[in-house]
Amino acid sequence: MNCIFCKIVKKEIPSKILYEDDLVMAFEDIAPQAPIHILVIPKKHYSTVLDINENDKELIGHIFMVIKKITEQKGVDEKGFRVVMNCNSQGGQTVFHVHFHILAGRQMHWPPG
Ligand code: IU
Repeated sequence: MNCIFCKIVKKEIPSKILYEDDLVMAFEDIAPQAPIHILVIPKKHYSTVLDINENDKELIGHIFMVIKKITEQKGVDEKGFRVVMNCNSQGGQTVFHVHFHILAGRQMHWPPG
């Protein structure tokens, strides 16, 4: 499978890794949309959130614990941050390996573009 994030997980492509365990990896987005822009991904390949099922509940909970830890480490937990997941074409998804964006370090606006 030709998935760029799977290649990042296997370290075939370099990335700025901020966190890694058996299930999850977090790395800096290559085209940051905020002063802090980090992607948190499951190491296992899921193309979209629609591929996640009942058996993955623990994994998703774990991902949110990692998100929390990263925002604390970056010192943006109290100030605030945004977590985004895009799904499929109209949702703006461009990389088809599930990922959560953490955006922080500037004022976020609503509605998003
Ligand atoms: P999206 O939600 O699928 O649109 O987000 C994909 C993100 O992956 C986007 O912010 C890209 O800048 C980012 N990205 C990356 O960090 N490294 C890469 O090699 C590629 C995309 I391709």
